[in-house]
Amino acid sequence: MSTASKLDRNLTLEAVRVTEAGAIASFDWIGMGNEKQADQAAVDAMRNALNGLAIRGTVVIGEGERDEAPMLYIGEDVGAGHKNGTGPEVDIALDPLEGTTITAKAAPGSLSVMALSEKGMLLNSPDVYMDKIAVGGGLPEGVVDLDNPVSENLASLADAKGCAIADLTVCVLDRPRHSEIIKECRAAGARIQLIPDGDIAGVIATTDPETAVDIYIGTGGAPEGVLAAAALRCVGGQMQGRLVFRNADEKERAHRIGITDLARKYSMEEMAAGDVIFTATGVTSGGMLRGVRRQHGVIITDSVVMRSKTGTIRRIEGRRRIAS
Ligand code: VTB
Repeated sequence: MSTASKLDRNLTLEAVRVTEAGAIASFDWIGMGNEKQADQAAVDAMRNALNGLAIRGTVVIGEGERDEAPMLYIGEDVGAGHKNGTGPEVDIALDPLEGTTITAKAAPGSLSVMALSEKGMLLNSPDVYMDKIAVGGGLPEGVVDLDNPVSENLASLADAKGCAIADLTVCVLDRPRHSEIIKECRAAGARIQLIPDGDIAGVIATTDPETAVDIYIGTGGAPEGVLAAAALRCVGGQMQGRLVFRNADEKERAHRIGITDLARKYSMEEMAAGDVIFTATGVTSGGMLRGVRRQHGVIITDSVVMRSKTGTIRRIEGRRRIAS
């Protein structure tokens, strides 16, 4: 799909400022036991930074619906371009602090995350759960499928990778709801890497041979699912997701944003289409990125920014002098 993109490539670098701002603002709340404040700090800073970009942006995945989130709510217009009608129209999915609990506990692996796309290209998902399966790049299309039994997926993946199931590591969120998946994986002989939170990083880990994670399976947040799909579109990999509704209210939320087929299985491309930019900045250090740190009057951030159109992945270290 190499049609002309409406996203200027310079936007890739501009976008990093937004997650850098979110991460830096969260820094003061690392280890302070206050998830809400940590999240709020990231939200405020990210919104400010977004409003400095020359875009006409709309939040499609954010902090919640308008009545529950005063800032970065779904449908909120952000970007300096709205004032004078300039700049590309973009849709924005963000998670100012992916891993609020991780941050509050100063545990590893929290991130500030955002994806940008051309208008209408990101799945407008309600804040419900999503069943997800993901693998990295270079594998035959359809090597795993959300609807196949776990053992079948593992056998197929092992076959495609030319290894034994015993050589596979499955990344799973550490939740009681995953006890069956964990049991099935171990029964098939695979290892499990349990993560406390942060399944965007869990999905991305499947794409990085350094992590030893081969596949991500399980149910996590749907917004995080769309963000992970955006990342995988850039870095290469396969992912499928299906929304999970626990009650009538959640179904109603889906209907309100135009989702009619509640049982639909989404491919990665259906969750994040067209030209997509994905950026993440580490808040606390993890396998993917180092966290924010302060050294001798300088605040240092580590970010990654990627673009699907070109498949470019950049690692960016930011150093900012702290005003004294
Ligand atoms: C996951 C995880 C997130 O939500 O999506 C999870 O990646 C799913 O919800 O970091 P539960 O915590 O209810 O299982 C987070 O933990 C928080 O957004």
